[in-house]
Amino acid sequence: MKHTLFCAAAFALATSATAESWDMPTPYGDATFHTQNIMQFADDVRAATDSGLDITIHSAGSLFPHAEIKNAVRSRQVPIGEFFLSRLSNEDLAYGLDSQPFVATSYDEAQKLWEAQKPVITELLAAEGLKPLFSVAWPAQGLYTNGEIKTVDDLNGLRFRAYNAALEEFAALTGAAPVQVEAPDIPQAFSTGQVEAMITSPSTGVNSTAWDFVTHYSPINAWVPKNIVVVNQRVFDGLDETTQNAVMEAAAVAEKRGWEMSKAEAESKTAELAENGITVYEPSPELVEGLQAVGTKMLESWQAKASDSAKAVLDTYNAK
Ligand code: PCA
Repeated sequence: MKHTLFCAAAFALATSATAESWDMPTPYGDATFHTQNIMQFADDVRAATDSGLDITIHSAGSLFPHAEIKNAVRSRQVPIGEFFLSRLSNEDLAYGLDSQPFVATSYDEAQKLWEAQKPVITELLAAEGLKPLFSVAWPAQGLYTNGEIKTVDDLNGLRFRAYNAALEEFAALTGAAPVQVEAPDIPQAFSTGQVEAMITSPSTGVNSTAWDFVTHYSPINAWVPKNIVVVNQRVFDGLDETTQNAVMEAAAVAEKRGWEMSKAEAESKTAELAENGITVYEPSPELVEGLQAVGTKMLESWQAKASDSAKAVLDTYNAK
């Protein structure tokens, strides 16, 4: 008996001595499926490690603003974080391919693009001491406006919410005026008149109650961008092997679960937009043609600027 008690006490001491707590900044709100997927990931890690690794999520940019999350992980201000992958396209265009219009427009294509990107991105991130854990796609991006958009000309002059450089370029090429706004700030940006149109997923449309400020939604499905979760390599290396394995296993499960959640939301959140009074309409052939022409122009300038590794990603993807 004495022996058992002693063992239990020693075990408790050992686990508490090695227990780690991680703070994890993320850019999107608690209602976002990405955040919910990450909360489940944290629960899975906690369960698999007997609370040896306890990840606390700080959502909606509350710990670090979105633009600073990557460098916060890099400089070990936090061990782990999530961000929108294509935001890094200014570092290498390989990061931005999922936000190039009409390159990958379905989940199947998005999955193939991620397979092509993954080895290159893993190497790019490794050079900065970062390790990717998992990446999850948003539903395909659609167009939110007041009134129906029949041709690209109808976008001319609209104050257009953007979330990365590619969307800024896209909006500008249609004649709209892009304004950078983080997802949690969308309702305020519309209510104050800072913006009057946007391209984002049905998920973000519902999460920001788009029916309060726009009347129409068109699933133009022009690209399927992704979020990524990265960990600082040195911090990861400092974990014992069992914990490392638990993190990697939970990450693989989270990637799979996240894509399934995304697919489910593509339908359910579009339905929710309609239920709340938004008119959902298929884009006209003229509109699609006009948007595709913008996409072609963007890909040409992408190719002119792309690094060899970025071009290799596109070649691998096109060969699939
Ligand atoms: N929602 C995020 C990124 C892409 C998406 O669907 C946003 O609008 O910021």
